[in-house]
Amino acid sequence: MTAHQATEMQLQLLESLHTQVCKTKNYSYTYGTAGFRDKAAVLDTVMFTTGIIAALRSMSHNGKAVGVMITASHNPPLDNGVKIIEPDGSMLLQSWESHATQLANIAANDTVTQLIQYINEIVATLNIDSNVTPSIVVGMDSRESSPRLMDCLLSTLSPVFMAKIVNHNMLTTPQLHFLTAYQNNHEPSSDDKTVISVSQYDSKFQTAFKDLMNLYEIKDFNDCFESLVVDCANGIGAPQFQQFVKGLPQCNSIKFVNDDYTHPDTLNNSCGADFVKTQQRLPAGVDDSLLNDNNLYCSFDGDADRIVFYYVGNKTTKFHLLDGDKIATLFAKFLKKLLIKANLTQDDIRLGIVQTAYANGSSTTYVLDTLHCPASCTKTGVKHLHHEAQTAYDIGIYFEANGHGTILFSDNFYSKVQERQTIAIKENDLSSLKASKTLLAFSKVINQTVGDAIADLLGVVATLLISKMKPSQWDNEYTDLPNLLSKVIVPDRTVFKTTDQERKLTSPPALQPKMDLLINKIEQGRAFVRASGTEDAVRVYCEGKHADDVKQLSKDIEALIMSEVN
Ligand code: G16
Repeated sequence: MTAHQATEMQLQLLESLHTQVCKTKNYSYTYGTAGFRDKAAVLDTVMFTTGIIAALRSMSHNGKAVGVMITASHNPPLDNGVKIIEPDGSMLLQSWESHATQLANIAANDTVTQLIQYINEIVATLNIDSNVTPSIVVGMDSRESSPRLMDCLLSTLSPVFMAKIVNHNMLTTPQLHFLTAYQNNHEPSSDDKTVISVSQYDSKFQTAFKDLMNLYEIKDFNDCFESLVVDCANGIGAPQFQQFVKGLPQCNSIKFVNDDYTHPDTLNNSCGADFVKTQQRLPAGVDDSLLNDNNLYCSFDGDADRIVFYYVGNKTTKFHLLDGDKIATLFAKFLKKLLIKANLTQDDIRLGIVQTAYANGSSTTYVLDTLHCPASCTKTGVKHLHHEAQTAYDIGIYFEANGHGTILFSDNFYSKVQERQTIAIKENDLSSLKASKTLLAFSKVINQTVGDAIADLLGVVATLLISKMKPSQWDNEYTDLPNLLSKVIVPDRTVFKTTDQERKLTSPPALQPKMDLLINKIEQGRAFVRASGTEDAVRVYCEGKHADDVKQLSKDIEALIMSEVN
């Protein structure tokens, strides 16, 4: 819809919807690390404009489906947010983030005429054909505010844009990423009555996992661990994964904790991936009856796009974290071995790891010196890691230390592995043949659209079972340097600006030199400060050789920040 083409009725409709829906005025919104995120109470306006942006984005893709997920992921229950998904299942193109921000701020602070003017500007500048009917795929997490925000999101789509809408209601964020891409790749013919739903996601990943297990005749987890205990953060991952495992006989021994998604006030409360990673301890709900040094444990976050694993040490309840860095290195070691067995070199298929500044220093050293793989570092936010993994490598393994990540396999990967498979059949090289088959089967277990707790869980479990590796063996590949991640609440986090992939502060200008003096005092010291893009806080990461030094460094940097901003 553009002003010159819209009917008078449509313009009036938009005006009245703007008045009805956008109750939050005089407010400033920003598209952050993973979309808009704020207290749910102020998000009505943002949802209204996100509907418009999603429609325009779909029109700019000639009507391909664009996804919109209402979630605040790891944040507390009273927050909410929204993530926009490209037709191929990846995150919204970064050049569109500023349009999304600007439109939300105009809706909150200016007149409806200015809002329409800006919409027209986007349409004109990007040469969008306003006759195209947009197609939108929507979903939400289990928060109490999500249905209300869904109404705000949908308010303009049918009446103003006449959009085609597929509403998946409650599902995980990665499921919606997958289904957005799936819908665009499976345009139904007129006589095809197939309804696109989560069942397509389930059957795709169940089949992939079963095929991989069948290749190695694996029937259960017993070679590596007794039970897998899954902490679902009391989020939407609980019902989705409980339904999913019904189709997997190998997963009979899985136990669930924190699966009460019908009580949204318990979401991410003392449980979930973010709690376990930042507190470095067991979540609520893992009580004595579940503590067993032969178990493997894992935690999802609120929308199941992150996962971290852990186990408890022998005869004690010592907690051992297996975070995103450990997941990435586990996958890298496994895939590298398979490439060698399949007679494929690093020149044939370039395997690399993408991390952020939060990666433990020991993990990067292990990647470079033990695995002999290239490693890249990007800014925080999976959109940055995804891009690097896609452009720099054929097997791009990207994980943030917080457990958010996946693996991308390039076209070159598929053609080279298939070539090797044909040669292995010809030469009757059974070992190479099995390695090629495993590489192809493993790639199907992974959700290549985005980091996905369920798919990553399948990938980790399959890797451990095929490698006959116990959680402690996985952990013993390298030892994390002691580290601490904390949050400081400041009056205005936007004054914190960084450079060098967020490893150095440029503003406030006096802070970095003072921090450097403190960091240089401790052995293997490293620390950085950055403004969060999902919470109203500044994050402080510190690591070093000795835990006591790290604690002190963290306290000193927090004190420096407070003295600088007050
Ligand atoms: C989102 C992003 C992640 C990022 C995390 C924290 O995760 O998708 O890439 O690591 O926020 O970001 P920040 O430190 O800027 O707050 P999620 O799981 O909350 O969507």
